[in-house]
Amino acid sequence: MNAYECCMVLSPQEQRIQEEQKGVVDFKGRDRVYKILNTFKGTRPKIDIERAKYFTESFKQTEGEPLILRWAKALKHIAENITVYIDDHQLLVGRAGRPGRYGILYPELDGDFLDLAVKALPNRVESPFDLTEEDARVIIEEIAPYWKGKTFHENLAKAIPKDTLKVTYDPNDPTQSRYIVNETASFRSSLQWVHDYEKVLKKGFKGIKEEALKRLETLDPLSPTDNLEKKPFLEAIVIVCDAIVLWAKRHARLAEEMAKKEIDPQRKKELEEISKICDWVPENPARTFHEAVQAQWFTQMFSRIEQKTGTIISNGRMDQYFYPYYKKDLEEGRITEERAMELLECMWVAMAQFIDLYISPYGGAFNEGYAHWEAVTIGGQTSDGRDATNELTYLFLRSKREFPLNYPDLAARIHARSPERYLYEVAETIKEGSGFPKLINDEETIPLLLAKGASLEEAYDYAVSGCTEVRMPNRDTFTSPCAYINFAAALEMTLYNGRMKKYEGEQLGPETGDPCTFKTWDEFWNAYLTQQTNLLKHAFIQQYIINNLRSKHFAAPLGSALHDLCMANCKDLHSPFIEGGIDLGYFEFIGYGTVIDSLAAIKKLVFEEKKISMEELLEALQRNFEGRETIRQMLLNCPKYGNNDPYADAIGKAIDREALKFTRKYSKELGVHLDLRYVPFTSHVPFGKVISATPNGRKAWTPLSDGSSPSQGADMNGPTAILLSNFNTKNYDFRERASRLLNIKLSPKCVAGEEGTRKLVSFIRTWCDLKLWHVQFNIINKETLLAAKKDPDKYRSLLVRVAGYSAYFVDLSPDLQDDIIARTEHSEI
Ligand code: 8X3
Repeated sequence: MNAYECCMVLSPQEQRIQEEQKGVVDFKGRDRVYKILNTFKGTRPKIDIERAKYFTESFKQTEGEPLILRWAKALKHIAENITVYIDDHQLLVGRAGRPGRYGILYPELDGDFLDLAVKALPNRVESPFDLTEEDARVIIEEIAPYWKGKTFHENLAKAIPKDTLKVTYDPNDPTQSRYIVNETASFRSSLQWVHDYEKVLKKGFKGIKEEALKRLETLDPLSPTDNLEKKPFLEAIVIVCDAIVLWAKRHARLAEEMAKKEIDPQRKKELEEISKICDWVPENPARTFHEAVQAQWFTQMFSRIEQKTGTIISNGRMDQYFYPYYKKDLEEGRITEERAMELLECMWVAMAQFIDLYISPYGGAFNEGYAHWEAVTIGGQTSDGRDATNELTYLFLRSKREFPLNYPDLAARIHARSPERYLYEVAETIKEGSGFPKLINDEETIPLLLAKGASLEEAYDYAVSGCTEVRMPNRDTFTSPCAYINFAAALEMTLYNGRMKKYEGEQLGPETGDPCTFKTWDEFWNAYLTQQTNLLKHAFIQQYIINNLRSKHFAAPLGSALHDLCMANCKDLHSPFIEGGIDLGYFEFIGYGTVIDSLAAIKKLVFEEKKISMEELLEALQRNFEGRETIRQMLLNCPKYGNNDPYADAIGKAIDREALKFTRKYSKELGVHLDLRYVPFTSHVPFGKVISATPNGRKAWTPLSDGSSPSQGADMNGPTAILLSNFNTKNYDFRERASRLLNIKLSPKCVAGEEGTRKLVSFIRTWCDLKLWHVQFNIINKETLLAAKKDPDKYRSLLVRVAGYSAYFVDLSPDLQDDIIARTEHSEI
């Protein structure tokens, strides 16, 4: 036994990995799901081209027709032709590609990257994918040529004005990002989304189709809008309802055939059951828990075939909409708790295999670790404001503790009256160490949703979606993705009069003057604000263009069928305006901690204490601190965000306020609430690669701080001080504020035992009282991360919390691994 094994307190995850290394594996009665898991665990994902192939085939046939009809017909063509699979041991069916981990293509979105991607994807550092030679040929010869000149990305690049283009893409090559104001609309056609799954369970697609058929009968045959808008919309709804049902029934037929040939009586019975279920749902209302789970899964998977929704599709409040089926089955003796858990875990292993494939270089770099975020929301409040936890809520938490797969991304809603048992089990699950669940605070989100126009009932019923966002089914509408803004670039442009070292020679921002001539902090601050505002201006220009382009390129008949407002108005979810809807979009602040700490150091050392001159500072930065370690140490010892230090936090609050003021003034012109969000995915790594040394002591080209978390290693006063800094820097008088992603890393020792759980519960209560939006935890020893980096094969199962998702540590690039290692590990709470 080495020192590491005998002296250190390990999280349950670390203990499990050690046992695995010794060959001891406890399946805890989960033979079926482990058998499925072992078919794909640790394998490289593949690209499956069928969706793109059939989508393209259909689009070739429907030119000139209304877009929503073309989309529905393409989905029907896919449903008729895509290969259907039933995996060994599985109880749920519905894949969009071949067995194992896989990703699919959306050439209508980013097909102009295909030539590049075919060569780069198998070899890239961030999340590589395999592709067969034959599939590569089909992509290059049959798929990509049709989309030439038609993709959303190409048309976006053409529409962006010159000035904005140079902070967006390399002006000579729009496939290369500048990582300054990075549009993200070319790697997803909408932000994250949640369907009204309850509608599928209660009405079935037959019910939705009937509704559309009845509406078709009532149209005025002489009305131009009825003919040109409502008719194609409703016809598309009918087609898409048929398509998903047809796809389900093809599974029913396959299961029937497989059952006939099956010699194992147990599996034969299962296949017969699968066949019956797929014959019934999602066409008809679900009658049992198994049917409800299968209907939801078909809907989820068909949505992915429909389009690339940012961070995929949320699963909504599963513990609420599945509960009536679970309860009834339990009461009528049709199901046991263990069987319900097995069905859910069959969904988790199916979910883990569908990878959100980003083919552009920046999409890939922003979403490392084969990221996808099918959030499952638990807890929170009922639509009349009571605590909503039920027995299914606890089953989800138990599943996560006992079967800690990276999917689903479990999100626990917390409110001021969350019961002690719930918080206790949430804390116990967090202690497991795989990063689940992430926490979202009703005390912050609900008042904000009200301020943004929701009714109380709708606000209480929100679901977590994406990394850390919230969505209200039937009230929110689709929002086109937003810009990720590198605010460290604004800082760098302040230091170099509108230029950046990385793009030497180019005037990228306004000329705010040589900072060596600035006499006061105010002069420097104002120059910084000018640069910050300039980046915001470009982000909003991008967004304006994106909002106008989107509905010409995308339609979502399935998503629209599941949205009351789309059905009422006969409008596709991608329409720029849907009456009664609330459009909640975001722009992203990246590098918050880096900028705050840098500005604090300049203010203190250069302008107040005058311990170093601006010339000396710039010279040290130019040299990347080589031979200037004394200056670097002085910078490192300045006030830092994340320590409840009023000096640094006041700067953070002022930066946030200025950005909020901008969005308050200009987002009306965009027609959406374009709110300020701090959710980096993994963009802080590529963004750091264009930023030279910064005055917080950070070396050139290294990662920026992530989300609203402190800079790596800057937080020295414990985790409560991080919460307080987060609180101090928020502007609670602005409804334009949105999610702030907050990562906290704790040592397993500080939450060990019963006492540790209690401490974590009271920490969560403090976070809730402070009305912070989100928090998530890594509970892991640094030694484990270092060992995994050195010997990846031994740590294939190690999960870490990255952004709003957990990923296998060994799937991350070395830069991101180092970033996670460098985050402060707190040993006390
Ligand atoms: C990030 C998800 O799609 O809003 O949490 O960017 S998305």
